[in-house]
Amino acid sequence: MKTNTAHKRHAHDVDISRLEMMRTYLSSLMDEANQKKMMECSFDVLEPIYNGATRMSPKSIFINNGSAEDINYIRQKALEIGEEFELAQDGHTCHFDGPNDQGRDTANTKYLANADTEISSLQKKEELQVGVVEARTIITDIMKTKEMIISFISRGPIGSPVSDPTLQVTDSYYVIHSEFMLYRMMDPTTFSKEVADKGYMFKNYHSAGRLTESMVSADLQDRRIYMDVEHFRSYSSNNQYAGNSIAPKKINHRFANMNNIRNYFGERLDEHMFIAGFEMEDEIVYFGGAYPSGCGKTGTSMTGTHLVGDDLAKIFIDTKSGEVRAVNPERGMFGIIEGVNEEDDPETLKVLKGGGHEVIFSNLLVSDGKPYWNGMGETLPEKGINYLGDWSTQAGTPASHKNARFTITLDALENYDPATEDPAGVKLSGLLFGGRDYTTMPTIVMAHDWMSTVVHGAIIRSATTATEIGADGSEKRSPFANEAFFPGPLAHYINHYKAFGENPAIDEDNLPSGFQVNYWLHKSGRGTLAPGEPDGLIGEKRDTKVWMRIMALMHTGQVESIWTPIGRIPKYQDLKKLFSEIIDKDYDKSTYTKQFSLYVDNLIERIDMSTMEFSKEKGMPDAFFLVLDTWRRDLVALKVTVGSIVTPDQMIEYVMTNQPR
Ligand code: SPV
Ligand code: MN
Repeated sequence: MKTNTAHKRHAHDVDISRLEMMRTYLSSLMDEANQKKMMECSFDVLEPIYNGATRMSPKSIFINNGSAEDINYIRQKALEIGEEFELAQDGHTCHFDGPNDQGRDTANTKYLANADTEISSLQKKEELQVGVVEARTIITDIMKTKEMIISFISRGPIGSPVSDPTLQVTDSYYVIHSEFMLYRMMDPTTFSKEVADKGYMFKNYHSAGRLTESMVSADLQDRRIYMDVEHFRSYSSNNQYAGNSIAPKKINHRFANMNNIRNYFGERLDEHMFIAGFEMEDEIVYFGGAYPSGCGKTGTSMTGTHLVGDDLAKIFIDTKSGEVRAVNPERGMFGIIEGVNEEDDPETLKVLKGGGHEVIFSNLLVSDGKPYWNGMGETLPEKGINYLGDWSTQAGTPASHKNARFTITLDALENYDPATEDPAGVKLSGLLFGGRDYTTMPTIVMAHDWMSTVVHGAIIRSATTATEIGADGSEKRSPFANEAFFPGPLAHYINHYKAFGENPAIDEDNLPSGFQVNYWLHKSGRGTLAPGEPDGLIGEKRDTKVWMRIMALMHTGQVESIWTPIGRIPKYQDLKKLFSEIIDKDYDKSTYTKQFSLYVDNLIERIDMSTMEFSKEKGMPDAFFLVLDTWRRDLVALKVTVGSIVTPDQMIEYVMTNQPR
């Protein structure tokens, strides 16, 4: 097994006097029970704790060993200091982030790297030493009046070869309460052993900083999310919103991607994907689905009969079976709450309403101990409090923030798949890529081959959403829906993806199919609106169940599909049957034609734009541009024969007469 040897320390290197010195110092900040837990930490694990403590000068230190007792202490403290407050339902609490701390802070999120480490053209880089000095200056003495909490996390099922040992240092009980629900926690002994075995760990320092009376970060001018990719060490200061503060989520997802490129090239992918299984006749077909933040990824994962994850996937090759498999680095869901209602997402709603399961709500409206959010399908109360303070219907502000969230454990959901905890993961049959695209891509296109899968993933574009501070809804590139979380140059990512699918360890029959999906087609994007007709989505949220099923059938070859230059599309008769069987809906031909026609000019424009954008990246493989060129050539020929808009029926006829492949 390859390991990050640079970070590996051998037992004989341990400097006993230094170990003693660290223990003595840390002991002075702990009670006896915590000292005992500290003694379980190896030198390698203790050192970053010591470094954090000497820098941030906490009033005291709490070592969280993941036991029920320790978690209860964390829960209690979050309530006691006011980072969370109790709601009427047992086990339900609410947390508010500050009015200007409601999404990921892209402006202050930077990679710290050596001068010769290349960073993605879509991301921000700061020279390592400069960035470290800035971050350290900000966090110096930041915990003077607070307790420092140390937690030991496994990003993935305990015992999985791809799980990342992850150390979290923070002064926020809310952060640890959330991480307890979202990740697997370990005790210091198991963690120390895991770090020794794997040869690396992710190290995260977080502080919410000085808090206001309403218990939100006060010094937003000093908000930083700095990620040192040379040492897998992060500094996150003066923030609380989970996407900034909960390092095992997106901060460490970025480290995992860097680790793959350096140590597991063409062997492992860390993707911004849900993992969900769909029950077919005699098997469960699992998909990984990548959608930009706020584009329905969690909702889509909920249409699966076997839910493994809703946000992140660690994908790897099982060399024994030749299968592509995936585990979820998480075990919980941090989902957008807007629009969770009886009709669109009854399973999630049940958990959010019913007792028996722990829930942390954030940034919504609370009235009489009850949480309310936009799109919940209930009348809102006249008054309450939300993340902005006192709220009333007269205020004219929305009751809940667009990025208001709920945190739950996956096993609270009825479609939870116990395979989520299997260190060997589940076999993936398909990779889905989708953006918020109102005009161009048909609803489903199955890639012709692996290289086309890579291209489909690379060229998705999406309207920006409330998950990032300052997003204005304009369209931007969103390669693999993962570009915000991939530190290296895009060409590295693309070469790595290409190499993954071409890895000889994958048995040919076990290569996942690639799909570009698009649920966001608007009426105005597919023909003209009648005078006075309001614009809107062509499909409905519940259609997703049908889309998932047809893709599973297309992958296994149980239905025929139609060749097009950019990939294969499903046939009307099959969809009509599935719509009726699965969601009891009459699916008419004109809707099908709108959703699956090729708008050739739009597609050519997308191809030209992508070719131009990716040509600027150094070191792209020729095979990438060959795919785009071939799509373009075949689309131009199609347009000459058929026209600018090609319906599926015309496509079938064209294929029969012209035999284009
Ligand atoms: C996302 O925005 O993609 C999320 C939430 O999953 S977070 O990354 O934590 O902001
Ligand atoms: Mn996400």
